[in-house]
Amino acid sequence: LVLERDLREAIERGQLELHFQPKVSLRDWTVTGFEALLRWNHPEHGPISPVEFIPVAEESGLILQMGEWALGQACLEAARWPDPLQVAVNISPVQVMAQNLPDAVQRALQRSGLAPHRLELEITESVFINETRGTVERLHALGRLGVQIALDDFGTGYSSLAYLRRFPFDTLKIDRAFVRELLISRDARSIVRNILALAQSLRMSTVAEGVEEPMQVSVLEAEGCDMVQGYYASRPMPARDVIEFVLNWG
Ligand code: G
Ligand code: G
Ligand code: MN
Ligand code: NA
Repeated sequence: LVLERDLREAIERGQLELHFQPKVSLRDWTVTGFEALLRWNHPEHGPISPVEFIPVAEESGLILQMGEWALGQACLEAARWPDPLQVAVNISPVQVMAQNLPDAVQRALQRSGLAPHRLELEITESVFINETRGTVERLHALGRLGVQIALDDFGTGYSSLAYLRRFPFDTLKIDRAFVRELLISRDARSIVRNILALAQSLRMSTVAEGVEEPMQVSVLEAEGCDMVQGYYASRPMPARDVIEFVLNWG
C-alpha cells in the first residue's frame, strides 16, 4: 500500500530514478530514442512499480512535482546522448490539465539545452475521458513548443477514433495487449493492420509496445509498423547504461 506521505518523502529524499527503454526502427534496426520510465527504490520495500504509485501521485497532486522532476531529468540525460536520439516522457492527464505544463516543458528544454524536436511527450488516451473544452487547446499549446506528441496505449480502455480527429498526434503507440495476441489471434493481427493503416493515412508514425519475440517483429514489419519497443530489443535500463548501449547496438 503506497501512502501519500511515503511518496512525498521519496521525492524529497531522491529515491526516484528514471530508467530508459529503447525504441527501434523496423526500417534499419537503429535505435531512434528511449522512453523514460519512473522507478522508486524504497529503502525497506525495494523497487515499487509506477503502476502502484502513479495513481496515488495523481490523486494527491504530487504528480505535478514528480512529473516536472521526470521531465527535467529526462531532458538532462538526453542532452548528453548522440544527436538524433529522442527521449519520450510519460505525461499524466493530470499534468495536461494543469495550466503550467507548457512552462514546465519549456523550462526543462531551456535548462538542458535539448532541442525541442528531440523531446516526445507520451499522453494516454484517458486524457480525453473527462474532456473539457480546454483539453485539445492544451495539447495544441504543447505542440507549439515544437515537441513531438504521442498517443500512448492506443486501443485500450477508452479508445475512440474521434480522438485522432481532435488532435494531430505525431506518433501512435499500439498497446501491448494487441502485440501479445498478434501471433495467436487473426483478429488481433487484423486490428493491428487496420490501426497501422489508419495511422499512416493520418501521417502518424507508429510504435508497437511490448514486443518480446522475433516472430512478432517479423509480423509487425510485414504490416508496415515503423518502430518496436519491448523486451525483445531491450528491457528498460539505468541512465548510466544508455550511451554504451547505443554504441554497442547493431
Ligand atoms: O515499466 P513500467 O512498469 O515502468 O510502467 C508502468 C506504467 O507507469 C506505464 O503505464 C507507464 O506509462 C507509467 N509510467 C512510468 N513512468 C512514468 C512517468 O514518469 N510518468 C507517468 N505519468 N507515468 C509513468
Ligand atoms: O503505458 P506505458 O507504455 O508507458 O508502459 C510501459 C510499460 O511497459 C512499462 O511498465 C514497461 O516496463 C513495460 N514493458 C516494456 N516492454 C515490455 C515487454 O516487452 N513486455 C511487457 N510485458 N512489458 C513491457
Ligand atoms: Mn508510455
Ligand atoms: Na504504453
